[in-house]
Amino acid sequence: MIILFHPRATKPRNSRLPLAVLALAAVLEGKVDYEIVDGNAEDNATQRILDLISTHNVELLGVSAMPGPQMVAAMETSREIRRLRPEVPICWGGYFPSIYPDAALNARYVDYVVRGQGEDTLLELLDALRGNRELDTIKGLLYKDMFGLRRDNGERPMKGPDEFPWSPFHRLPVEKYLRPSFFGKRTAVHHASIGCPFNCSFCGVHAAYGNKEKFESPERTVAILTHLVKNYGADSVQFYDMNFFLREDKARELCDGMAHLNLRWWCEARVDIMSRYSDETWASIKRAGCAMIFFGAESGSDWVLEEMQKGITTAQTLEIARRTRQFGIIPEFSFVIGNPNDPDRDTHETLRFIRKIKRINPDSEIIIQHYTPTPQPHQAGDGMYGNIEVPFPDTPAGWATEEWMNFTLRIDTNAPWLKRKTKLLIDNFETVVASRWPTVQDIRAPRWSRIFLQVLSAWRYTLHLYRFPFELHLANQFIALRRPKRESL
Ligand code: B12
Repeated sequence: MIILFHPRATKPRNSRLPLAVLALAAVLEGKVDYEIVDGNAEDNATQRILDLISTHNVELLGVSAMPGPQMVAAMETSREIRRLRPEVPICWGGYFPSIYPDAALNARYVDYVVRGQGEDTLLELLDALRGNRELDTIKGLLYKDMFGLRRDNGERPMKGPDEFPWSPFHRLPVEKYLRPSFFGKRTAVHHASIGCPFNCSFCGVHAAYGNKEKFESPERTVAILTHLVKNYGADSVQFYDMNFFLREDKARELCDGMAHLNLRWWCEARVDIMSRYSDETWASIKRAGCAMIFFGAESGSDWVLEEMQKGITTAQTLEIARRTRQFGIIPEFSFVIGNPNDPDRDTHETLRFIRKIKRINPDSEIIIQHYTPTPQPHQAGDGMYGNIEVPFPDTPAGWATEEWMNFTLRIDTNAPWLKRKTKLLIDNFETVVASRWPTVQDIRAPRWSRIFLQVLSAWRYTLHLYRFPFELHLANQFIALRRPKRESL
């Protein structure tokens, strides 16, 4: 048996279908005996794994790990399994080992690391464990050889989603994962593409997948959504793709195909691409049920956007603010403020820019994060960002410390270039904006709490007075409104 373990990444009430292990399960289904253990759904995932090991012949424990708390949960369980059942080989895959492969491989409880897309690599690894092929023939795999030396078999070329079978949804209690959200009573998730062709210097997708994006065919996306609607009652969906709309003709085809499903949905897109779409395409996106689109606006300074290799302009972002208003779609603009080369100027220009967006489209949801470098493929793991050295930890335990957890979660990047004063300004501004326009996405917050925060913060926003927002911190603690940060949905 193979165990596919998805460690806890979020509170159980916010858990979503574990897409990574479902994608792996799809290629095992009908061929290999396997079990999915989802830490988001289990009270004690480690015990469940130990029970499976006691009752089955477990050939491999496959662990999926995203940077952040999920990696910590992966580390704790893997350690415990290694201590109690050292005979079970452990393989890590997912964004953490893909971006920081050496840190993962340095752990005593990790035998194999899979970088990037995992389906074929996992199948080939199983073959090798069964003695049918050599480990050094498996692309995308890193491992320690019999002398304990690091082996890296190089990148595996990526395949498109259509080249793999559908997720075996029946292997999970899907109903339990369809939770209420701003978009509906039973919100599903789907990933209709893999990778991203852009090269933004702060993003982990490029580091993990290279610079290609491959799309599922619109027919298959519609068929999967229809399955989720008909069999599990989904009424809304979040598309987790980096660029849900990359080509206008495909966007039209997909939207026309899914309109009859009456889903309300959320997706991510780029401002440069969508600012060029025709009114007819925008109307068809709206007709198909699109309620909100996440855009990485990143900065209010064109020189910073250039340095980030983002490939968009501030004028395009303003155009999106206008067009989303015209078509009644809520834009979610995300900013990563505090660029290393001139963080003060970047911060001031971006805060002014956010105010401008709010004037054009007050419904815009604003997400503010601190600029956080991610090692890029040519420098993966070596801790350099341009000329600035970032001393990235070289073990999972190092990444699990409070300092690096704050870095990963963008709570405090501790960046040497960001003065405390500038960091405080960013944080205070975020508090004022989030209070002046409480997110619509917290469906649990009562109406009075929103009005209270709006009234309390209005004078600060009007007068540009962001310093010492004690009363807002207090009110926010009391009300505990969730910030519209996509990743903690
Ligand atoms: C969905 C998602 C989440 C969800 C997770 C939902 C869930 N089901 O648990 C939530 C909302 C919880 C989340 C939270 C966070 N996320 Co997130 N998230 C994503 C997102 C949008 C999609 C991931 C996904 O499902 N992909 C689809 C699957 C099929 O692909 P995959 O995960 O890569 O899996 C494949 C391979 O990696 C591999 N693989 C994966 N696991 C394994 C295991 C084995 C054994 C093997 C062999 C292979 C293997 O095979 C799979 C199939 O090919 C990505 C961005 C993106 N579009 O990819 C960001 C992303 C992964 N998140 C990211 C971040 C930063 C976070 C947060 C730290 C953000 C924050 N500030 O809070 C938190 C931390 C989470 C935590 N608790 O640890 C970053 C990670 C990179 C980085 N810079 O560190 C990403 C890349 C976003 C970005 N653009 O930077 N996230």
